[in-house]
Amino acid sequence: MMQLYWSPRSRSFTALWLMEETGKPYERVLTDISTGAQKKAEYLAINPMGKVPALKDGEATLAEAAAERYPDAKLAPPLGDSSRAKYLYWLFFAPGCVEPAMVQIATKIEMNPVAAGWGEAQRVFDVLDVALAKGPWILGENFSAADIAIGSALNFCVRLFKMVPSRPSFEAYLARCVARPAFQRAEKIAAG
Ligand SMILES: N[C@@H](CCC(=O)N[C@@H](CS)C(=O)NCC(=O)O)C(=O)O
Repeated sequence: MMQLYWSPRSRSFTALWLMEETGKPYERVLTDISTGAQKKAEYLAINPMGKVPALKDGEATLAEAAAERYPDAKLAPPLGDSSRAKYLYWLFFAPGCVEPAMVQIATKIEMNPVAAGWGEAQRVFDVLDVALAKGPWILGENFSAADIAIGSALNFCVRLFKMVPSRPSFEAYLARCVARPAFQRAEKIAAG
């Protein structure tokens, strides 16, 4: 069985939501970052970054693995599907662009947008605004793990911490995310 190392009120929420969407059994291993558990040797052997979440699935330790591991959960378009490229694009857009953009907005650190991989922070949210305008999901009709990545990031910076101003497209999209039973279960667990 997969083991999810998690801590309350942290980015573990994304992995919890993903696991809850699969509907498959998994073991939660509490790794409370407020106690420094993430820096202990036994955890560093699982994730040398000393960060949560981490998902142990045999040799692999990355959360998105669950989307591929449980194909019947239909959280990832299969190899060869025409929506696969867009799926991967948005899956990486969340940690590669949305996350650094929200940190930049919160910290007001100035960066040369040509050198920063995410470009201008504001533009990241403009791009998302257009991508989410039609819906219901980032790939259109089909919900996927890319929605978990994008939805978790927006949930954090728009809905919970209001670091980034909301927009009608974000409101509607977040309402659809929040309405999912797996999101609600994950939110309860993540509250600790
Ligand atoms: N890129 C990682 C970031 C994970 C991360 O920063 N986790 C924070 C909690 S939200 C953490 O473990 N902090 C504890 C520490 O840095 O000691 C991911 O998205 O999984």
